[in-house]
Amino acid sequence: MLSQITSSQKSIDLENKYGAHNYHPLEVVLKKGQGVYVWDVEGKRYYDFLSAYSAVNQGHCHPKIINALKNQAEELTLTSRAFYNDKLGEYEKFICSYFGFDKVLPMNTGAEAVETAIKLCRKYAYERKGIPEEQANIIVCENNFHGRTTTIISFSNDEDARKNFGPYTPGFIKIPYDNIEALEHIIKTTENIAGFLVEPIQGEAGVYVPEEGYLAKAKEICKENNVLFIADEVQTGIGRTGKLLAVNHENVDPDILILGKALSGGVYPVSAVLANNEIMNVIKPGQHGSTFGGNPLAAAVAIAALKVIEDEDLAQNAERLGVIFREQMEILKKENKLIRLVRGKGLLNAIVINDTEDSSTALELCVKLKENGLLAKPTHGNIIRFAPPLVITEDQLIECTAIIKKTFNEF
Ligand code: IF1
Repeated sequence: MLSQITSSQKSIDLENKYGAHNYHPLEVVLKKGQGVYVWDVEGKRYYDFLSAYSAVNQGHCHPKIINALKNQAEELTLTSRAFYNDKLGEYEKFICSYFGFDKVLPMNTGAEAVETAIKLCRKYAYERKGIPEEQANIIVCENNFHGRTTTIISFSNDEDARKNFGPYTPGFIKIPYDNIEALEHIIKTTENIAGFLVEPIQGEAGVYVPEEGYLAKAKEICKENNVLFIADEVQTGIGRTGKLLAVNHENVDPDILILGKALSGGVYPVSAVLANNEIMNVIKPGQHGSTFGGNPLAAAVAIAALKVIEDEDLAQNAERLGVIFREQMEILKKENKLIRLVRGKGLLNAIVINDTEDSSTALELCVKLKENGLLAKPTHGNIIRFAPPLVITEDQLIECTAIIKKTFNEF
Protein backbone atom coordinates (compact mmCIF):
# COMPACT_ATOMS: atom_id res chain seq x y z
CA MET A 1 0.00 0.00 0.00
CA LEU A 2 2.78 2.39 0.94
CA SER A 3 4.51 2.03 -2.41
CA GLN A 4 1.20 2.58 -4.18
CA ILE A 5 0.54 5.80 -2.31
CA THR A 6 4.03 6.87 -3.27
CA SER A 7 3.19 6.25 -6.90
CA SER A 8 0.30 8.72 -6.79
CA GLN A 9 2.42 11.30 -4.99
CA LYS A 10 5.23 10.73 -7.50
CA SER A 11 3.01 11.74 -10.42
CA ILE A 12 1.80 14.81 -8.57
CA ASP A 13 5.36 15.81 -7.65
CA LEU A 14 6.53 15.43 -11.24
CA GLU A 15 3.74 17.66 -12.56
CA ASN A 16 4.45 20.21 -9.87
CA LYS A 17 8.15 20.27 -10.58
CA TYR A 18 8.23 20.14 -14.37
CA GLY A 19 4.84 21.41 -15.49
CA ALA A 20 3.70 25.02 -15.61
CA HIS A 21 1.33 25.70 -12.74
CA ASN A 22 -1.60 26.71 -14.93
CA TYR A 23 -4.04 24.30 -13.23
CA HIS A 24 -5.03 23.33 -9.74
CA PRO A 25 -6.16 19.69 -10.11
CA LEU A 26 -8.03 17.64 -7.54
CA GLU A 27 -5.54 15.28 -5.86
CA VAL A 28 -6.31 12.14 -7.81
CA VAL A 29 -4.00 10.50 -10.34
CA LEU A 30 -5.92 8.60 -13.00
CA LYS A 31 -4.51 5.84 -15.12
CA LYS A 32 -7.45 4.05 -16.70
CA GLY A 33 -10.91 4.82 -17.97
CA GLN A 34 -13.82 2.82 -19.32
CA GLY A 35 -17.33 4.09 -19.93
CA VAL A 36 -18.46 6.12 -16.91
CA TYR A 37 -15.57 4.93 -14.76
CA VAL A 38 -11.99 6.01 -14.19
CA TRP A 39 -9.40 4.35 -11.95
CA ASP A 40 -6.55 5.95 -10.06
CA VAL A 41 -3.02 4.53 -9.83
CA GLU A 42 -3.94 2.81 -6.55
CA GLY A 43 -6.71 0.95 -8.37
CA LYS A 44 -9.61 2.83 -6.79
CA ARG A 45 -12.60 3.23 -9.12
CA TYR A 46 -14.56 6.47 -9.51
CA TYR A 47 -17.61 7.69 -11.39
CA ASP A 48 -16.43 10.49 -13.66
CA PHE A 49 -18.85 13.41 -13.26
CA LEU A 50 -16.72 15.86 -15.21
CA SER A 51 -16.26 13.88 -18.44
CA ALA A 52 -13.22 16.02 -19.25
CA TYR A 53 -15.49 19.07 -19.40
CA SER A 54 -18.01 17.25 -21.60
CA ALA A 55 -15.47 15.87 -24.07
CA VAL A 56 -16.07 12.25 -23.06
CA ASN A 57 -19.83 12.17 -23.76
CA GLN A 58 -19.46 8.72 -25.37
CA GLY A 59 -17.72 7.34 -22.28
CA HIS A 60 -14.02 6.73 -21.71
CA CYS A 61 -12.20 4.69 -24.36
CA HIS A 62 -15.33 3.79 -26.30
CA PRO A 63 -14.34 0.60 -28.20
CA LYS A 64 -15.77 1.78 -31.54
CA ILE A 65 -13.95 5.09 -31.40
CA ILE A 66 -10.71 3.48 -30.22
CA ASN A 67 -10.99 0.97 -33.03
CA ALA A 68 -11.38 3.72 -35.59
CA LEU A 69 -8.32 5.42 -34.09
CA LYS A 70 -6.23 2.25 -34.17
CA ASN A 71 -7.20 1.29 -37.71
CA GLN A 72 -6.55 4.74 -39.11
CA ALA A 73 -3.32 5.16 -37.10
CA GLU A 74 -1.86 2.15 -38.87
CA GLU A 75 -2.84 3.49 -42.28
CA LEU A 76 -2.17 7.25 -42.42
CA THR A 77 -2.13 9.96 -39.73
CA LEU A 78 -1.19 13.28 -41.30
CA THR A 79 -0.70 14.67 -44.75
CA SER A 80 -1.25 18.36 -44.03
CA ARG A 81 -3.71 20.14 -46.27
CA ALA A 82 -1.04 20.58 -48.92
CA PHE A 83 -2.39 17.28 -50.27
CA TYR A 84 -5.79 15.64 -50.28
CA ASN A 85 -6.39 12.58 -48.12
CA ASP A 86 -8.95 9.84 -48.59
CA LYS A 87 -10.73 10.38 -45.24
CA LEU A 88 -11.31 14.12 -45.04
CA GLY A 89 -13.92 14.42 -47.77
CA GLU A 90 -15.86 11.48 -46.40
CA TYR A 91 -15.84 13.07 -42.94
CA GLU A 92 -16.84 16.48 -44.29
CA LYS A 93 -19.83 15.01 -46.10
CA PHE A 94 -20.77 13.03 -42.99
CA ILE A 95 -20.60 15.92 -40.52
CA CYS A 96 -22.35 18.36 -42.88
CA SER A 97 -25.34 16.07 -43.32
CA TYR A 98 -25.28 15.16 -39.61
CA PHE A 99 -25.72 18.80 -38.55
CA GLY A 100 -27.42 20.16 -41.68
CA PHE A 101 -24.87 22.59 -43.10
CA ASP A 102 -23.30 23.02 -46.55
CA LYS A 103 -19.70 23.16 -45.40
CA VAL A 104 -17.31 22.51 -42.54
CA LEU A 105 -13.92 23.97 -41.67
CA PRO A 106 -11.98 21.44 -39.60
CA MET A 107 -9.72 22.53 -36.74
CA ASN A 108 -8.36 20.88 -33.58
CA THR A 109 -9.22 22.65 -30.34
CA GLY A 110 -12.30 24.53 -29.24
CA ALA A 111 -10.46 27.84 -29.01
CA GLU A 112 -9.17 27.45 -32.57
CA ALA A 113 -12.68 26.82 -33.79
CA VAL A 114 -13.92 29.95 -31.99
CA GLU A 115 -11.08 31.93 -33.60
CA THR A 116 -12.10 30.48 -36.95
CA ALA A 117 -15.71 31.56 -36.43
CA ILE A 118 -14.59 35.07 -35.49
CA LYS A 119 -12.45 35.36 -38.62
CA LEU A 120 -15.24 34.01 -40.78
CA CYS A 121 -17.75 36.41 -39.27
CA ARG A 122 -15.49 39.41 -39.79
CA LYS A 123 -14.60 38.50 -43.37
CA TYR A 124 -18.25 37.96 -44.23
CA ALA A 125 -19.06 41.37 -42.72
CA TYR A 126 -16.47 43.15 -44.89
CA GLU A 127 -17.03 41.28 -48.11
CA ARG A 128 -20.79 40.64 -48.10
CA LYS A 129 -22.31 43.18 -45.73
CA GLY A 130 -20.11 46.10 -46.69
CA ILE A 131 -18.95 46.94 -43.19
CA PRO A 132 -15.97 49.31 -43.57
CA GLU A 133 -12.56 47.75 -43.10
CA GLU A 134 -11.42 47.27 -39.48
CA GLN A 135 -14.82 48.38 -38.16
CA ALA A 136 -16.64 45.08 -37.54
CA ASN A 137 -18.03 44.48 -34.06
CA ILE A 138 -19.00 41.14 -32.61
CA ILE A 139 -21.39 41.04 -29.66
CA VAL A 140 -20.43 38.67 -26.84
CA CYS A 141 -21.91 37.97 -23.41
CA GLU A 142 -20.71 38.75 -19.93
CA ASN A 143 -19.22 35.76 -18.11
CA ASN A 144 -18.56 33.99 -21.39
CA PHE A 145 -16.02 31.22 -21.78
CA HIS A 146 -14.81 30.58 -25.32
CA GLY A 147 -11.19 29.53 -24.80
CA ARG A 148 -7.76 30.88 -24.02
CA THR A 149 -6.23 32.62 -27.05
CA THR A 150 -5.22 36.27 -26.79
CA THR A 151 -8.21 37.37 -28.89
CA ILE A 152 -10.70 35.26 -26.95
CA ILE A 153 -9.49 36.35 -23.52
CA SER A 154 -9.71 39.93 -24.77
CA PHE A 155 -13.47 39.72 -24.32
CA SER A 156 -13.49 37.64 -21.15
CA ASN A 157 -14.44 39.26 -17.87
CA ASP A 158 -12.66 36.67 -15.77
CA GLU A 159 -9.70 38.55 -14.29
CA ASP A 160 -7.58 35.38 -13.97
CA ALA A 161 -8.08 34.57 -17.62
CA ARG A 162 -7.39 38.12 -18.79
CA LYS A 163 -5.14 40.14 -16.53
CA ASN A 164 -1.65 40.98 -17.81
CA PHE A 165 -2.20 39.25 -21.14
CA GLY A 166 -2.92 42.49 -23.00
CA PRO A 167 -2.86 44.42 -25.26
CA TYR A 168 -6.29 43.10 -26.08
CA THR A 169 -7.97 42.56 -29.44
CA PRO A 170 -10.63 45.20 -30.16
CA GLY A 171 -13.92 44.66 -31.97
CA PHE A 172 -16.01 42.99 -29.27
CA ILE A 173 -18.95 44.44 -27.38
CA LYS A 174 -20.05 42.76 -24.17
CA ILE A 175 -23.70 42.63 -23.12
CA PRO A 176 -25.43 40.81 -20.24
CA TYR A 177 -26.28 37.17 -20.97
CA ASP A 178 -29.91 36.08 -21.08
CA ASN A 179 -31.06 39.62 -21.74
CA ILE A 180 -32.95 40.14 -24.97
CA GLU A 181 -33.45 43.87 -24.42
CA ALA A 182 -29.69 44.35 -24.13
CA LEU A 183 -29.15 42.53 -27.41
CA GLU A 184 -31.88 44.45 -29.18
CA HIS A 185 -30.61 47.75 -27.81
CA ILE A 186 -27.01 47.24 -28.85
CA ILE A 187 -27.96 46.08 -32.33
CA LYS A 188 -30.29 49.06 -32.82
CA THR A 189 -27.88 51.67 -31.49
CA THR A 190 -24.47 50.49 -32.68
CA GLU A 191 -23.04 50.52 -36.16
CA ASN A 192 -21.22 47.72 -37.90
CA ILE A 193 -22.43 44.75 -35.89
CA ALA A 194 -21.23 41.62 -37.66
CA GLY A 195 -22.25 38.81 -35.33
CA PHE A 196 -23.48 37.62 -31.96
CA LEU A 197 -21.32 34.93 -30.33
CA VAL A 198 -23.13 33.01 -27.62
CA GLU A 199 -23.02 29.84 -25.51
CA PRO A 200 -26.51 28.24 -25.42
CA ILE A 201 -25.79 27.45 -21.76
CA GLN A 202 -22.91 29.20 -20.02
CA GLY A 203 -20.67 26.43 -18.69
CA GLU A 204 -17.92 28.20 -16.86
CA ALA A 205 -20.35 30.72 -15.42
CA GLY A 206 -21.79 27.77 -13.46
CA VAL A 207 -24.09 26.01 -15.94
CA TYR A 208 -26.25 29.08 -16.35
CA VAL A 209 -29.32 28.12 -18.38
CA PRO A 210 -30.98 31.13 -20.03
CA GLU A 211 -34.71 31.80 -19.89
CA GLU A 212 -36.72 29.63 -22.27
CA GLY A 213 -37.09 31.41 -25.59
CA TYR A 214 -33.95 33.52 -25.20
CA LEU A 215 -32.01 31.78 -27.94
CA ALA A 216 -34.93 31.72 -30.38
CA LYS A 217 -35.63 35.41 -29.81
CA ALA A 218 -31.94 36.27 -30.11
CA LYS A 219 -31.71 34.41 -33.40
CA GLU A 220 -34.80 36.23 -34.69
CA ILE A 221 -33.34 39.64 -33.81
CA CYS A 222 -30.04 38.70 -35.46
CA LYS A 223 -31.83 37.58 -38.60
CA GLU A 224 -33.92 40.76 -38.85
CA ASN A 225 -30.77 42.84 -38.56
CA ASN A 226 -28.48 40.77 -40.75
CA VAL A 227 -26.25 39.86 -37.80
CA LEU A 228 -24.69 36.38 -37.81
CA PHE A 229 -25.84 34.17 -34.95
CA ILE A 230 -22.78 32.19 -33.85
CA ALA A 231 -23.42 29.32 -31.45
CA ASP A 232 -20.49 28.04 -29.40
CA GLU A 233 -21.61 24.48 -28.74
CA VAL A 234 -18.13 23.24 -27.83
CA GLN A 235 -19.41 22.21 -24.42
CA THR A 236 -23.19 22.01 -24.88
CA GLY A 237 -23.20 20.20 -28.22
CA ILE A 238 -23.24 16.55 -29.21
CA GLY A 239 -25.95 15.20 -26.94
CA ARG A 240 -24.86 16.75 -23.66
CA THR A 241 -28.01 18.77 -22.93
CA GLY A 242 -30.51 16.16 -24.09
CA LYS A 243 -30.61 17.13 -27.77
CA LEU A 244 -27.92 16.81 -30.40
CA LEU A 245 -27.33 20.55 -30.01
CA ALA A 246 -28.51 22.79 -27.19
CA VAL A 247 -29.98 25.20 -29.77
CA ASN A 248 -32.25 22.36 -30.93
CA HIS A 249 -34.30 22.83 -27.75
CA GLU A 250 -35.55 26.07 -29.31
CA ASN A 251 -35.36 25.02 -32.95
CA VAL A 252 -32.66 27.58 -33.68
CA ASP A 253 -30.42 27.23 -36.74
CA PRO A 254 -27.18 29.08 -36.08
CA ASP A 255 -25.50 30.82 -39.02
CA ILE A 256 -22.19 29.55 -37.70
CA LEU A 257 -21.89 26.49 -35.44
CA ILE A 258 -18.78 25.80 -33.37
CA LEU A 259 -18.07 22.26 -32.15
CA GLY A 260 -15.22 20.60 -30.27
CA LYS A 261 -14.67 18.34 -27.29
CA ALA A 262 -17.10 15.40 -27.77
CA LEU A 263 -16.69 15.58 -31.54
CA SER A 264 -13.95 13.02 -30.90
CA GLY A 265 -15.40 11.49 -27.74
CA GLY A 266 -12.34 12.83 -25.96
CA VAL A 267 -10.02 10.61 -27.95
CA TYR A 268 -8.21 13.23 -29.98
CA PRO A 269 -8.45 17.03 -30.37
CA VAL A 270 -11.05 17.59 -33.09
CA SER A 271 -13.04 20.78 -33.56
CA ALA A 272 -15.12 22.17 -36.39
CA VAL A 273 -16.89 25.25 -37.69
CA LEU A 274 -19.99 24.69 -39.80
CA ALA A 275 -21.79 27.20 -42.02
CA ASN A 276 -23.62 27.38 -45.31
CA ASN A 277 -21.94 28.23 -48.61
CA GLU A 278 -22.88 31.92 -48.58
CA ILE A 279 -20.79 32.38 -45.46
CA MET A 280 -18.10 29.71 -45.74
CA ASN A 281 -17.22 30.65 -49.31
CA VAL A 282 -15.62 33.92 -48.18
CA ILE A 283 -12.60 31.87 -47.04
CA LYS A 284 -10.16 31.29 -49.88
CA PRO A 285 -6.91 29.32 -50.07
CA GLY A 286 -4.19 30.70 -47.82
CA GLN A 287 -6.58 32.67 -45.63
CA HIS A 288 -7.02 30.17 -42.81
CA GLY A 289 -5.86 26.71 -41.80
CA SER A 290 -3.85 24.49 -39.50
CA THR A 291 -1.27 21.73 -39.92
CA PHE A 292 -3.39 19.16 -38.11
CA GLY A 293 -6.88 20.40 -38.96
CA GLY A 294 -8.72 17.83 -41.09
CA ASN A 295 -6.11 15.11 -40.71
CA PRO A 296 -7.26 11.57 -41.54
CA LEU A 297 -6.93 10.34 -37.96
CA ALA A 298 -9.21 13.13 -36.72
CA ALA A 299 -11.64 12.44 -39.57
CA ALA A 300 -11.90 8.72 -38.79
CA VAL A 301 -12.24 9.34 -35.06
CA ALA A 302 -14.92 12.02 -35.46
CA ILE A 303 -17.07 9.89 -37.78
CA ALA A 304 -16.95 7.05 -35.24
CA ALA A 305 -17.66 9.40 -32.32
CA LEU A 306 -20.71 10.92 -34.02
CA LYS A 307 -22.03 7.49 -35.00
CA VAL A 308 -21.87 6.37 -31.36
CA ILE A 309 -24.01 9.34 -30.29
CA GLU A 310 -26.68 8.29 -32.78
CA ASP A 311 -26.40 4.50 -32.45
CA GLU A 312 -26.66 4.58 -28.66
CA ASP A 313 -29.32 7.31 -28.47
CA LEU A 314 -27.09 9.29 -26.14
CA ALA A 315 -28.95 12.57 -26.47
CA GLN A 316 -32.22 10.87 -25.49
CA ASN A 317 -30.45 9.16 -22.58
CA ALA A 318 -29.11 12.53 -21.41
CA GLU A 319 -32.58 14.05 -21.62
CA ARG A 320 -34.22 11.24 -19.62
CA LEU A 321 -31.53 10.79 -16.98
CA GLY A 322 -31.09 14.54 -16.58
CA VAL A 323 -34.68 14.81 -15.38
CA ILE A 324 -34.10 12.02 -12.86
CA PHE A 325 -30.85 13.58 -11.67
CA ARG A 326 -32.41 16.98 -11.02
CA GLU A 327 -35.42 15.35 -9.31
CA GLN A 328 -33.09 13.50 -6.95
CA MET A 329 -31.07 16.64 -6.26
CA GLU A 330 -34.26 18.59 -5.53
CA ILE A 331 -35.14 15.92 -2.96
CA LEU A 332 -31.71 16.36 -1.40
CA LYS A 333 -32.12 20.14 -1.46
CA LYS A 334 -35.24 19.83 0.70
CA GLU A 335 -33.37 17.98 3.44
CA ASN A 336 -29.95 19.62 3.18
CA LYS A 337 -29.24 23.31 3.64
CA LEU A 338 -25.95 23.11 1.72
CA ILE A 339 -27.84 23.34 -1.56
CA ARG A 340 -29.17 26.67 -2.70
CA LEU A 341 -30.12 25.77 -6.25
CA VAL A 342 -30.15 22.91 -8.72
CA ARG A 343 -30.05 23.74 -12.41
CA GLY A 344 -29.10 22.37 -15.78
CA LYS A 345 -30.31 20.66 -18.92
CA GLY A 346 -29.86 17.05 -19.93
CA LEU A 347 -26.71 15.80 -18.23
CA LEU A 348 -25.11 19.23 -17.88
CA ASN A 349 -26.11 20.15 -14.34
CA ALA A 350 -24.90 22.15 -11.38
CA ILE A 351 -25.57 22.58 -7.73
CA VAL A 352 -25.14 26.05 -6.32
CA ILE A 353 -23.76 25.75 -2.79
CA ASN A 354 -25.43 27.76 -0.08
CA ASP A 355 -22.37 29.71 1.01
CA THR A 356 -20.43 32.85 0.12
CA GLU A 357 -18.98 32.87 -3.39
CA ASP A 358 -15.39 32.79 -2.18
CA SER A 359 -15.76 30.08 0.47
CA SER A 360 -14.13 26.73 -0.22
CA THR A 361 -17.23 24.64 0.56
CA ALA A 362 -17.70 23.43 -3.04
CA LEU A 363 -14.06 22.38 -3.23
CA GLU A 364 -14.23 20.60 0.15
CA LEU A 365 -17.37 18.80 -0.97
CA CYS A 366 -15.60 17.67 -4.15
CA VAL A 367 -12.76 16.24 -2.04
CA LYS A 368 -15.34 14.28 0.00
CA LEU A 369 -17.13 13.16 -3.18
CA LYS A 370 -13.79 11.89 -4.43
CA GLU A 371 -13.28 9.89 -1.24
CA ASN A 372 -16.74 8.42 -1.79
CA GLY A 373 -15.92 7.44 -5.38
CA LEU A 374 -17.27 10.27 -7.53
CA LEU A 375 -15.20 12.90 -9.32
CA ALA A 376 -16.56 16.39 -9.87
CA LYS A 377 -15.08 19.88 -9.89
CA PRO A 378 -16.21 23.21 -8.55
CA THR A 379 -16.62 26.13 -10.91
CA HIS A 380 -16.66 29.87 -10.18
CA GLY A 381 -18.83 31.07 -7.33
CA ASN A 382 -19.17 27.95 -5.20
CA ILE A 383 -20.90 25.79 -7.75
CA ILE A 384 -20.34 22.10 -8.47
CA ARG A 385 -20.79 20.91 -12.03
CA PHE A 386 -22.19 17.41 -12.56
CA ALA A 387 -21.72 16.09 -16.08
CA PRO A 388 -21.22 12.32 -16.36
CA PRO A 389 -20.59 10.54 -19.66
CA LEU A 390 -23.89 10.17 -21.52
CA VAL A 391 -23.52 6.36 -21.58
CA ILE A 392 -24.42 6.25 -17.88
CA THR A 393 -27.33 3.93 -17.08
CA GLU A 394 -30.26 4.70 -14.81
CA ASP A 395 -28.98 2.27 -12.14
CA GLN A 396 -25.55 3.88 -12.21
CA LEU A 397 -27.07 7.34 -12.01
CA ILE A 398 -29.16 6.36 -8.99
CA GLU A 399 -26.05 4.96 -7.31
CA CYS A 400 -24.32 8.28 -8.00
CA THR A 401 -27.16 10.37 -6.57
CA ALA A 402 -26.88 8.18 -3.45
CA ILE A 403 -23.15 8.98 -3.22
CA ILE A 404 -23.90 12.69 -3.58
CA LYS A 405 -26.67 12.56 -0.95
CA LYS A 406 -24.49 10.64 1.51
CA THR A 407 -21.59 13.05 0.98
CA PHE A 408 -23.70 16.18 1.44
CA ASN A 409 -25.51 14.77 4.48
CA GLU A 410 -22.26 13.73 6.17
CA PHE A 411 -20.56 17.07 5.48
C1 IF1 B 1 -9.84 24.41 -19.52
C2 IF1 B 1 -14.72 25.86 -18.39
C3 IF1 B 1 -15.70 23.93 -19.40
C4 IF1 B 1 -15.79 25.98 -23.90
C5 IF1 B 1 -16.55 26.68 -24.84
C6 IF1 B 1 -14.69 26.96 -26.23
C7 IF1 B 1 -13.86 26.27 -25.35
C8 IF1 B 1 -14.43 25.78 -24.17
C9 IF1 B 1 -18.00 26.91 -24.61
C10 IF1 B 1 -12.42 26.09 -25.66
C11 IF1 B 1 -13.58 25.11 -23.21
C12 IF1 B 1 -13.07 24.35 -21.11
C13 IF1 B 1 -11.62 24.34 -21.25
C14 IF1 B 1 -11.15 23.85 -19.91
C15 IF1 B 1 -12.19 24.23 -18.94
C16 IF1 B 1 -13.40 24.24 -19.78
C17 IF1 B 1 -14.62 24.66 -19.22
F1 IF1 B 1 -14.91 25.47 -17.14
F2 IF1 B 1 -13.71 26.65 -18.43
F3 IF1 B 1 -15.81 26.53 -18.78
F4 IF1 B 1 -15.77 23.01 -20.21
F5 IF1 B 1 -16.74 24.17 -18.70
N1 IF1 B 1 -15.98 27.14 -25.96
N2 IF1 B 1 -13.94 24.79 -22.08
O1 IF1 B 1 -16.37 25.52 -22.76
O2 IF1 B 1 -12.12 24.78 -25.99
O3 IF1 B 1 -9.74 25.21 -26.60
O4 IF1 B 1 -10.25 24.10 -24.45
O5 IF1 B 1 -10.64 22.90 -26.60
O6 IF1 B 1 -9.13 23.66 -18.85
O7 IF1 B 1 -9.53 25.56 -19.84
P1 IF1 B 1 -10.60 24.23 -25.90
